[in-house]
Amino acid sequence: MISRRTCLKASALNLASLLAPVYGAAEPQVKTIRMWGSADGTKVGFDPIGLFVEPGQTVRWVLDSSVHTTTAYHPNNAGHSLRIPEAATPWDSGYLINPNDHFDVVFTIEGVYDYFCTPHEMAGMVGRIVVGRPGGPGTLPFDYFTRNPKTAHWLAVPEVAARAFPSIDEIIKRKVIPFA
Ligand SMILES: [Cu+2]
Repeated sequence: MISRRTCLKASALNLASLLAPVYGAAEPQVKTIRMWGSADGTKVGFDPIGLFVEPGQTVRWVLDSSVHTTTAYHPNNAGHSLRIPEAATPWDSGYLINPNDHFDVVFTIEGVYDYFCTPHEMAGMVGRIVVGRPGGPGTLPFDYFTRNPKTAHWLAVPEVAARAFPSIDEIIKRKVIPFA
């Protein structure tokens, strides 16, 4: 006859072995990017600045300090250049003001996604996410659209921001590029 204690132990073990394949091996579904600013406001950034995710994963931007937005490079966002896949939906969080305010985006379409912080783009506060296989406008040179007469009216990515992006190759190799 099996004692009650043995029974409980056995079922606990079964539960653990059932859960292990689900929670042990799988990638966490939410990846976090912190939106950061030094107390004197001289240094701001997304951390990590570069991130690789698989299609279907959720990215959550969390406000750490200062006031920030996460805003996709897309003409719908105040006429900025297109630097996310054509088929993807552009996002704009609006201002996140209180610490731990957050904004989520689920990435389903593969490609490169460049984004910026509205009040700090001119300070070089930008980030890049690669979803699965890289592709789309985010892989093109920064002056590609401003040199094309049809899209020359789109806002150019400022030089200080263009310089801040980690390379696509580096993101694929390291998966997470911390803000330096
Ligand atoms: Cu900012």
